Amino acid sequence: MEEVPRLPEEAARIHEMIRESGTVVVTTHIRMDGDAVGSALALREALRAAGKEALLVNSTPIPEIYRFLAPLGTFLPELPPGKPIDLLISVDAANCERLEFMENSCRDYHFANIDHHVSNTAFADVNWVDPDAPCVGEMLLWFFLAYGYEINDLARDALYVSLLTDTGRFSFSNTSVRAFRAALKLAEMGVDPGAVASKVYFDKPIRKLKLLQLAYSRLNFICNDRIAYVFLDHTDLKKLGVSEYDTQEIVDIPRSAASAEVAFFMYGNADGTTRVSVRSKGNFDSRKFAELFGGGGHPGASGITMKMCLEEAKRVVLERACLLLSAGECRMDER
Ligand SMILES: [Mn+2]
Repeated sequence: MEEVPRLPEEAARIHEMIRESGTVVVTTHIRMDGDAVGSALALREALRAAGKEALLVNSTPIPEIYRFLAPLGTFLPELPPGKPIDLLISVDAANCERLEFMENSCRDYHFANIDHHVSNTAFADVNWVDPDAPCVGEMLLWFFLAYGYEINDLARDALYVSLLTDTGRFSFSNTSVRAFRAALKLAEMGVDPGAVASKVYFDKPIRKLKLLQLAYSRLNFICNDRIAYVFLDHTDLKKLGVSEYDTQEIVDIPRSAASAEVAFFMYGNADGTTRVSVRSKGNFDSRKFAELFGGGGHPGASGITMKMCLEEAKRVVLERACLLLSAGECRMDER
């Protein structure tokens, strides 16, 4: 007997929805991370093995580091026009706006939402949201086993990528018993953890290392060193020949400072907006902080898109963060 944890009613309903569907589109949030790519890809594989026509849609391309799982072009940039779709499943997206290609049309489809963000807005017909899950890949692993979906080698490796990356190589606060249980299961199923980690973390082109070099040179500390930040502009990336997707782990640079209770990576987009990644250690709630500016995420990791240029966003965000931190506000243990 397989030791599969009890899944909630919503999981059973999503399984029903899949059973009744022929063509299923799987989507996930823009600027995909490892959990987005891994869980979407694994779900597509499981659906195909179950005899469904399954497509992946995302308006942003698959990041280079995950192309060992699936090539560029695996995700269609938009829904194929005129194609009847029986079911749409979103994974790892906290809200409909994160599914850029279908903004404002989230209610036009039979729609299932599988996610682990506390801030999930329950935007679909059926919403299976489990904030205690280390990643969506973990939810899907037990979903597949509970309902007898086949997990091929690609799906297995993709699920492991979800787990490995969303837990920060088993180091973030979501590295729970559940995370290790899923890792054990995937290892028993034959995943090669060393080989997967090597593909994700030790396979960088030199231009990406040059980007890290530049990022380190832009490392700053303020607020008695309690805040660390790195900033980059789209022109910096252009000069190095790297893409915005190559910046995903840069926030780990300021975060790695012992004194840093809050870490920021700020990226000035070409359209004049600024993307701010927030990470926190200790008691500062980065999700609460992000929400002050219309962003969202998890208590330890969140994101904001500021409708202002990099210089202005730097000033506004850093000032506010130092003020709140100094006053002991924006804590995890209040609200
Ligand atoms: Mn995730």
